[in-house]
Amino acid sequence: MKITEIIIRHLQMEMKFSFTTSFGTVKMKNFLLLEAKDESGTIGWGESVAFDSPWYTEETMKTNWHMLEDFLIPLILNKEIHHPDEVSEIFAPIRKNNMAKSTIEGAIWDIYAQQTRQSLAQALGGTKDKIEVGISIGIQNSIDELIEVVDNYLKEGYKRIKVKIKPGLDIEIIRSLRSAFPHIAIMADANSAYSLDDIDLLQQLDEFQLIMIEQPLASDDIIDHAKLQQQIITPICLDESINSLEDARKAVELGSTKVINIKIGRVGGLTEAKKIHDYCATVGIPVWCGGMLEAGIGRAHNIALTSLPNFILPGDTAGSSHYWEKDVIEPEVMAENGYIQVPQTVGIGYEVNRQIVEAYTVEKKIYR
Ligand code: OSB
Ligand code: MG
Repeated sequence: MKITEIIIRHLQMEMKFSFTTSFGTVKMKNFLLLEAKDESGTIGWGESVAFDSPWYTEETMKTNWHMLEDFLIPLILNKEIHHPDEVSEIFAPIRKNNMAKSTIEGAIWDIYAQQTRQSLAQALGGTKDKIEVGISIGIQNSIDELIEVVDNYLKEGYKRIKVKIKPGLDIEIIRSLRSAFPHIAIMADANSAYSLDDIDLLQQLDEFQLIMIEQPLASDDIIDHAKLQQQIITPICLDESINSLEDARKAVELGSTKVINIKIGRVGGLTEAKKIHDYCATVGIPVWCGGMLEAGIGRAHNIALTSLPNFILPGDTAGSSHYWEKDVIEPEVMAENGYIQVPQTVGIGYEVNRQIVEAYTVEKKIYR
């Protein structure tokens, strides 16, 4: 295929809830959608998971647009591409900026799947026809509110509950949650809010049988996480620290992580995500698919990836209606009893609703 036209849109979508982590709050989601067309007219879609401020990683919606416009799109337009795995090689001269790279790569995987008459899941080597998902709950105003929110999600059928913690909002929250729900799978995500000075506190969490603690220490660390893992029972799961297969290998070899959260955007695309998945399968490290409060296109890519066999643990890809009044795809992503069906139709398996996309678009630019 040859990509002959790319459209970038800035979308603004209001979420149904404010999502608060140890570093920031998201309510109005600003993000980029990328539409790529090849010489035969096939269209593929990609979604940038960068937020409008750099609290999760250094990338933002605007840095993504800059990287796409000035560096990545010029490398892709009119170049003959035989397989989406070539995209990461084409982008190799550009350092980092993984979310920007992933935005184009995702659209090219979508086109490739359509042209080879496969679902995106099949094209990636997926084997599951349904995936198990959990829910990620931001910091709430009070413990009572949190317990009520968790109770509602359990009633909706979600079976794994992830809660955000930060210093001062940790032990008591987890203790109350565990006593309210003695038998459910609970995990905590710190988004790198602690340091090795907090070892005593992190050890106290051991008594609550969390299935894992996600990214307790610095966002670029793998050394201190290895030290911490030697002193706590709760398995550590790295999120922010893993940006490539090489990062995953080093973290696993050091003993810094027992589980890996794979986010397509954070690692630079589906090709790298699949490599991390495959490596983890060979060394016995279970993986799960993280979430970035995606709209439908990003969500569809996450579902396809999660259909690979070593996505053993439930991910954060909840149904569309959890986040949005009206998502940009049809049908919307439906989670039933904690499961999402993997679409079997060609490409991402959902139709993009152009009317809705236009309604949420605040700016758009065409590149040829
Ligand atoms: O750390 O996993 C995270 C959302 C935004 C930024 C970072 C994270 C999250 C989540 C996933 O916890 C939320 C979701 O997509 O439902
Ligand atoms: Mg996380």
